[in-house]
Amino acid sequence: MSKLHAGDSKTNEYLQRYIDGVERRNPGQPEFCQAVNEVATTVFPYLADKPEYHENQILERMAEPERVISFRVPWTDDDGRIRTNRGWRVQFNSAIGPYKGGVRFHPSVNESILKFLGFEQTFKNSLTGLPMGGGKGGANFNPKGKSDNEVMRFCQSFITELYRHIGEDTDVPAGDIGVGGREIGYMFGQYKRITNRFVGVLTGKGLEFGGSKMRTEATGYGAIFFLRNMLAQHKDSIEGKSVLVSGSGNVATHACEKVLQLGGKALTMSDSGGFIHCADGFSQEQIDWVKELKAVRRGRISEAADEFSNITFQEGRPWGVVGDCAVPSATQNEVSADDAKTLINNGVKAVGEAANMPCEQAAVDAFVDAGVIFGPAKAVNAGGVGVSGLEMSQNSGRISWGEAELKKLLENMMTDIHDSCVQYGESKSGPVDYLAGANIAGFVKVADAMLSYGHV
Ligand code: NDP
Ligand code: 2IT
Repeated sequence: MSKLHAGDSKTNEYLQRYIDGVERRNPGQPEFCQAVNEVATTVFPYLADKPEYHENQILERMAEPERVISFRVPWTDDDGRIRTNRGWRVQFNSAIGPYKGGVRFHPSVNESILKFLGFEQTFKNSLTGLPMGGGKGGANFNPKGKSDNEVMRFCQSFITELYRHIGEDTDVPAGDIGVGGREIGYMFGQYKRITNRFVGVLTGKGLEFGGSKMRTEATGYGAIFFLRNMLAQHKDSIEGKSVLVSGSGNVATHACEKVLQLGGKALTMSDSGGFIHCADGFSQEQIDWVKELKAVRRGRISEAADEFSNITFQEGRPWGVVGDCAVPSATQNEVSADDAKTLINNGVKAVGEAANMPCEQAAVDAFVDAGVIFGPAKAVNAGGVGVSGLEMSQNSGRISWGEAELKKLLENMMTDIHDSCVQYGESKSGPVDYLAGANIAGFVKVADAMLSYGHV
């Protein structure tokens, strides 16, 4: 369990009872319990002198999704065989707006992972300052090795069930692991066909049919803006810094691109097969090549080492490479306590979680104990859903804003989120406690809305 930042033995006792209850009610859901634990550990001390939240069982209600929908997704492969997957939508919390959050297609997807993601999303969306509740969905479908037509049929079947549960004012899904522009296009097309309505029911759409400029770049760019802000808060800068990035999808490639644009060097990228290392820092040409490799040709990251003479490939994760900053951008629990120790011994100064919950709890504790500046996912990667919120606004107004304006809005949003974290996480000794800051700042708005509604 992560360390308490304040609070007496009574607070610790309440917290332990709360965490035990969450674990008892959610057997076999370790990721979900991990995410709740992390939030509760920082929020309980803050609530110690605010009894109305406890009396109204706010944290108990927050740890229970408003609704979990699970459904069959049958589809036909190219050989004419019937396949069956399981789909879900977790509608976690609608206190401050319609459910909003991505859809993940990956064989590992299960209810625990989607509940952790939906729970996190609730606080993240609150941090953006926009009126969005928290939700997440997905399927245990593996897009790897599937043809475009197979992916299309899967997406159509997925939406043929999900369409009745979503809507522009109800629940607005978007992309996540395994769901990008191609999948959003197929899903939007099927939604429109079934309902005969052209509305902003999904975000991350193509620019031709209501998508927002900057949405593709938003998560990775936003994460690096946040990293820059954290460094600036601690009288440092990203210029000249080397940054270890994991993943090679939407978030990772755009994070590398922004590092380069801001005068740093991105040294690594990875996929589930291993990582690539470029001691010079990836060039724009190399980043573009990886984007095309992963998003269009759907190849393996190891191929980059065959293409570029200054890139090497190795199995495993990139955390043994020496770098100033680490930005994990692949998936949950990809930084273990041992990885954290290695990074700390190698002198890492700042860690920004661009993926959702990429650091195990023990890794987070190790960074905090070592005085590493640590930015938690719900703040660092909020730029993606933030621009999704702006896409919703543009769709409602049937307008589209220019790139320069959206760039500025994203950058300002990341600064506002950073400042909210500092407001609640400033510490007299050592770096800002961004973990507590993000959790408390995200919590307060949702909790106060829930208090206004009475016991619903
Ligand atoms: P993509 O599908 O575009 O890319 C995922 C990348 O992570 C790939 O390189 C993939 O490798 C790797 N990866 C996925 N699962 C694993 C695994 N189990 N082990 C090792 N590597 C893995 O996804 P995104 O870039 O969109 O998402 C990355 C992370 O960012 C996720 O945690 C997501 O929840 C989070 N996020 C995404 C946002 C967005 O706007 N897209 C917004 C906020 C957060 P391989 O190709 O081998 O599978
Ligand atoms: O985890 C996330 O914030 C996302 N996958 C993006 C969600 C969104 O609605 O844009």
